[in-house]
Amino acid sequence: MSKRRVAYYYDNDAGMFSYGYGHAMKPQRIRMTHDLVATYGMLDKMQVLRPRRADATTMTRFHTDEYIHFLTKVTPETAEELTYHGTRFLVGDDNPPFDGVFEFCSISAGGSIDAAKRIASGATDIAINWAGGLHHAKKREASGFCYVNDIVLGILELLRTFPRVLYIDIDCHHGDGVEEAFYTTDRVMTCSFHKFGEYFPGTGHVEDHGRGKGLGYAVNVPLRDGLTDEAFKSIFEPVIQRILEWFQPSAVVLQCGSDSLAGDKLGCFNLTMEGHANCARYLRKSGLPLILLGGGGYTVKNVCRTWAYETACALNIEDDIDRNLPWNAYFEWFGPRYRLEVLSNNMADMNTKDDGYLDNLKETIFRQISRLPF
Ligand code: V1S
Ligand code: CA
Ligand code: ZN
Repeated sequence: MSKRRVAYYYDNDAGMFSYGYGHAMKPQRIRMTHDLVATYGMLDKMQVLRPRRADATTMTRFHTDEYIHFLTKVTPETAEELTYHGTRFLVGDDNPPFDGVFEFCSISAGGSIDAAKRIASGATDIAINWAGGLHHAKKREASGFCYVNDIVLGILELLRTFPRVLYIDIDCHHGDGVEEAFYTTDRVMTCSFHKFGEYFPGTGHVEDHGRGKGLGYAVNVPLRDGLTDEAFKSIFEPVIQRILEWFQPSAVVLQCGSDSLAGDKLGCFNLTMEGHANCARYLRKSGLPLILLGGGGYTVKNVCRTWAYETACALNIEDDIDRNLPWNAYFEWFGPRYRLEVLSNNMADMNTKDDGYLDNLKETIFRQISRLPF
């Protein structure tokens, strides 16, 4: 399995929005990633598509009518007065009612839904939407910078065609919104790798592994600070291999949140670009229909490097691209080395202490998976 057809969803408007001055989430990173992808000459090697914007009715396949209606109406000026029977949909600083919030969501969700449609039709083998991956959004509320759950909407689209979908989440935060949406079904298996313990959103304990028909179909891999490439690979590959064997998914959705990289402003892991991209490469090699989505990532220059590199991985050209960055519109952001790289730092890996933490975790997860009724 070498060359695979890749569909790349991009809308130039996505990068124009702002969560507000000083907010950690910077939609501009989508545009900067695209600029790197373009200057590396990757656009000629894939189907480049502008997604249809998801409308309000489409969003209510998962979200409540009241919540989506609110999102269509809210502006920075009306947020205070707009409530539904006293319900507040946006609470705190994480999810500000920024100008154009609904349009931003319709681009993000439209990209993931179109990606799913194209995968389901067989018109492509891999589909990419770096504006997607907003995994915290709930049925009736925004959470953790996420308003509309493009991932859930994309998976619901895949389920129209495929019997089983595997969702994998390598963002440093727990993929709680996606897990919650599919917690009681055996048609979607969710697997999140995340920092656990005094960290947002606080969910994702290893013992939380599904309910009812979905028992065993949610996998949580709670990790500690300082995760290195070697430690991550030592748990990611065996867990995913076991899931692929037992669950036999018809398609895979990989949320590539890049706040799991070393030096991220909100993250606390120590992954290099190669260690992060190993997940996309591993799944490309599985030969299964694959959707790659964005997510978190707050050290913008590293987000762009990594998602551009992962685009190259989808195209199977990662070994051919120049590690010296080509001249691009944001070149000065990438100094002083101007390289396509994210290096690790000297933080301690609290996962590889002598207490056998990762081995115990693996054993627990294997036990959960082996009880699946196959
Ligand atoms: N950690 C963290 C963090 N930092 C912020 C933040 C920073 C600057 C701002 F201007 C606004 C907010 N919020 C948080 C977390 C939410 C993290 C969301 C991650 C999203 C994702 O990467 O997984 C996917 C896109 N929120 C909290 O910790 C909640 C608070 C409890 C503390 C911070 N204040 C600002 C809000 C309430
Ligand atoms: Ca995660
Ligand atoms: Zn995150």
